[in-house]
Amino acid sequence: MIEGHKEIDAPAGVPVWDVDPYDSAILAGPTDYYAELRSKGPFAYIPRYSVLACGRYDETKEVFSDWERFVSSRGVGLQDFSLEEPWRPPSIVLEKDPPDHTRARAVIERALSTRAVRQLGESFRQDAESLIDGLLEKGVFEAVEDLAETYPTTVFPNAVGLQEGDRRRLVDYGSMVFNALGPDNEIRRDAMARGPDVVPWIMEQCQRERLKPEGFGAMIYAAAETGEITEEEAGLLVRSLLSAGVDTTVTVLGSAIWCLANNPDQFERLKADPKMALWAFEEILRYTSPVHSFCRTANLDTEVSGIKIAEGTKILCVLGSANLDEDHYPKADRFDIDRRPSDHLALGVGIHGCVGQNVARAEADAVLTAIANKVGSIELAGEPVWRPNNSVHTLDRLPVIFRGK
Ligand code: OVV
Repeated sequence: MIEGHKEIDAPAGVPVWDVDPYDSAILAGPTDYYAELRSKGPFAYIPRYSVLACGRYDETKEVFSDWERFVSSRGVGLQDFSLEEPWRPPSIVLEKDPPDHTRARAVIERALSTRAVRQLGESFRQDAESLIDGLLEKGVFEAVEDLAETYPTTVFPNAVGLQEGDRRRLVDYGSMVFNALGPDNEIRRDAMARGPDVVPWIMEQCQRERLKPEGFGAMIYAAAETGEITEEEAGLLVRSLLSAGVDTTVTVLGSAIWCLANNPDQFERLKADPKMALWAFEEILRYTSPVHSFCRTANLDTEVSGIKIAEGTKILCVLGSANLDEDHYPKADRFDIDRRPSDHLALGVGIHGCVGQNVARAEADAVLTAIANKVGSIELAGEPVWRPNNSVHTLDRLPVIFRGK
């Protein structure tokens, strides 16, 4: 066993690459690592973790979307749940395959449907406008803390129907869940150390009695009422909302500001046509890949692009690299909102594709539209600092200046 999964040999034709994808410097600045990974071929064997890494667009998409060969039920991190007990009861959507996955997915999909999310649009817009007004008054601010963390931790718990409370814990729980998918390194251990404080609080918020009668949470519990899922499953689906709904949107909003500050021409383009906000969002996703990597596990002996893959092999799907593949996106290293990438892998692909994407889009649309309408220029007020995380490519600090129009 190595990091909780079966040790494998490098398959024939796959280069051995002595790299640590979870090294803090690589996690903070992954671009060169991505390029080198793609240059190795469809796969590289990383001996330190005994995994196959893939980072070209085509193979990453193939592995990531083929749930029959490359399963999620053995965990989407380095650990193989068929060999080792996970740190928490597995998610009944993320960490399940059909047929188990299908029922849970239908319920959470309904709760987060376009219709359900559309009703939130107006309050999302109002919250975004008052947030941006406040930041314009400040002028200089910390975009991670004052914008990226503030917005989702305000609007998302309301949308779920959580009680008022210490919403900082949502960010801490997200950090645990995403870092837990990596190896047993210092980053993971630091995040997990917050568990005793955070996990019971999260589980408490997932209880039916704690949730307001309106919101995604109540909609999920409505499916327990009709017997579609059990009450316990409903609680676990609310836990999924709290696991995946905060860090991801915090990350993408921070990266959005980073992209616009570094590409003033693109910000001009957005200001000239605020309706481009949603395409800007897709390009931000492609360009920065908030979730940089997730794993799959080969559930049988199989083959991809002529490479033989043995049952039990963990495949590190490097989404951040696939989204920068020049063979798929010409001038991939350029941030260009007119690219309109509708096939990036940042939200996954196939049956496990991000079920919260309507909510993420509504949040990003509200914030980017408010910025396009109100802000004249965005400038960095210091060096951006990235925060190493085993699954999420996220900023730690982003000092910024907003000037009005
Ligand atoms: C980290 C993550 C992503 C997506 C879903 C979940 C967690 C979950 O807990 O269901």
